[in-house]
Amino acid sequence: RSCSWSEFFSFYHTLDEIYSWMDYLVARHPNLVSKIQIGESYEKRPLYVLKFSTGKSRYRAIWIDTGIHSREWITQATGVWIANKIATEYGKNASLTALLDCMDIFLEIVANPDGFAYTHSRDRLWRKTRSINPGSLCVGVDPNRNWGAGFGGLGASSNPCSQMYHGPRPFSENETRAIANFILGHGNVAAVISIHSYSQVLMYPYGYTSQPAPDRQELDALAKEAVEALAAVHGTRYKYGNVFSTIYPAGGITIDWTYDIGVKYSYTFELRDTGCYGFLLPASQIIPTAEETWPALMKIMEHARDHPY
Ligand code: PAY
Ligand code: ZN
Repeated sequence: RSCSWSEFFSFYHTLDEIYSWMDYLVARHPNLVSKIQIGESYEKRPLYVLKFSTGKSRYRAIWIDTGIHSREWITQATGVWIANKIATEYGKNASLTALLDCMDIFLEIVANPDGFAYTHSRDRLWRKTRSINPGSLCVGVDPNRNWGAGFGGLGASSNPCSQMYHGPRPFSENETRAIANFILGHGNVAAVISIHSYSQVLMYPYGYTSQPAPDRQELDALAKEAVEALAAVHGTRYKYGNVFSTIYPAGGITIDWTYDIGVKYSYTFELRDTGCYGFLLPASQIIPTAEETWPALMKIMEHARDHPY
């Protein structure tokens, strides 16, 4: 290739480019990084997860997903940057090394590959999956309304033409079912971090109810620390709180389900910006966004490591 890797991270890429790059990363760091296929999308694309692991045994794990909403391009781009950061800084950066010496990280960069391919080919603002809805001309289900907690509740729609269509039943979508099965099958996931854009907020459960989560105090204090660490990098300000009152009521979201099955540290980020560019965030902001997100992620991951439950 004719341009340097730092230039690679400062552009938005297609699905094929990201998938090829993942293979390159695995080939480059075979002792740390491997690629797992957790399922297949509706249109039969593989659902790939990068596993970062130093252990022979099964460590407690962190799950991170980006791109479950396909139009949120800053998230997949941040996922690529994070994968590179973990792979290249293990053994150099003391806190990352200490973390990976006792935990595994699983990162799904393109959690909705059909939608992502569609944002490149047809409609840059496509949000949902690409599954066909019997009896409707409208395509797709909102993968962040399709989880089995508060399914069909506030902030979700039963209309297949809606951007927030929850689907015919919980986990009707291959893309959400694959993640749920992976987390259940693993059995030792200590934190789930689901990355969206935009709004600049860091949130914890619940979205389906205004009831406080039982761990609200701890989750709130950790969110505060994380957004402070984020702001320290480039001065970007994030709000934090529960989904219900910080953004809006939303039933069937990822982190409510993970929290309700027992993953205490369940968080969702809304990355840059606050709406000036929205989903069309200029590529010049990829690296700064990823750079500031990283210490916030580290705060959450280290807290999960230090507070087994
Ligand atoms: O991140 O789980 C979350 C909160 C709920 C999100 C959702 O509606 O699924 C918030 C939106 C998102 O990232 O999808 C916010 C963006 C700006 C939107 O599409 O409205
Ligand atoms: Zn989203």
